[in-house]
Amino acid sequence: MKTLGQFIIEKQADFPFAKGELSRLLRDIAIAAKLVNREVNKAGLADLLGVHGDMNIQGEVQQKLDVYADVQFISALQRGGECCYLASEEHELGIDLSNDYVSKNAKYMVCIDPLDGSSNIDVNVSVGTIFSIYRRACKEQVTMADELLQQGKKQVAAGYIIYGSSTMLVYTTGNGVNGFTLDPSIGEFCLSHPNMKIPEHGQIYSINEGNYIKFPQAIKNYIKYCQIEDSDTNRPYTSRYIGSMVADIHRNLIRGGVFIYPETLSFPKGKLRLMYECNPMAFIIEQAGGKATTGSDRILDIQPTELHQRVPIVIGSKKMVEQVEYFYSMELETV
Ligand code: P6P
Repeated sequence: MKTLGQFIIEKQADFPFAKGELSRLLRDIAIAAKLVNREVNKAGLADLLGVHGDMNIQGEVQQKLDVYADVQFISALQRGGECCYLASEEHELGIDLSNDYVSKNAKYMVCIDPLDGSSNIDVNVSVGTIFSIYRRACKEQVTMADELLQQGKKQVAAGYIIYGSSTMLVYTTGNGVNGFTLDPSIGEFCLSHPNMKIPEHGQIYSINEGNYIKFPQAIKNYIKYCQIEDSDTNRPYTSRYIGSMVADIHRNLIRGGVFIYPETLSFPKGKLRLMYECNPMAFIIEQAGGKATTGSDRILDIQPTELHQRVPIVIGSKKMVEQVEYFYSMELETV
């Protein structure tokens, strides 16, 4: 069984100019993931359930584990010295690490959602960490615009950790997607899902149908399409929605399917965040042979304008994403 560390070193050859910095950065993220995993697994016992009381910048009541995860990833990246600038869902502004002695020559910048889906913790539903890694845009003093607001297609690596029935780390550096399962008996992530590919088609659509009346007509039409009996196209599809982006997309990566969080009347620009949710997931799914768009535009091509900006997302099996895009295009024709 190959460990994550052995795999990273082995794949370092894919980066002839790298001197190990990216490998060490991925190692730092994996270390924090193990610490978060330990607390997630005993949240009910360790009084880590319930709310921390503070509000994060999203205006969401911070769960204690949210705060714990944020602290662990930030300190692991600070200590590791390979990250010069860090953006976290839990912080309004980016965190400049370039003034720290260990990080002043760091080559990489990280955007992270330390614990996505944390509202599910108290009901023991899978949650996840999502991370996105870019090269430092400039050698001088890092600034928000230079470093953080890079298009998703400029990512050098992206990944997620899913704290579920088992804990997995899934990541890409642009040469395919590989999944590692944490073996608690040795405390190592071990290669369990080499060269992951998302089925080109699937039968699962994943969307919060409670928002149906707030959806654009194109999405209402697509949902109806999924529900109509048609044996030639294996419909009706199956509706599966966990309410945890990492869990919903991980299931679709393995089984095939489409995850949709469109623009709604409550979230006119979509709910999910571009920099640390949609871009990393889009990079991973594209590398696995799938597709990720807003319903019309490729997620990875979007030029960010602000750190916490939201975008609509349709992501998953290529043919299913194209089905949704077709319904959007039909709506445009009737406008
Ligand atoms: P809704 C969790 O809060 C999250 O950010 C994602 O993980 C998840 O996909 C989405 O929001 C769920 O949102 O509005 O369906 O509860």
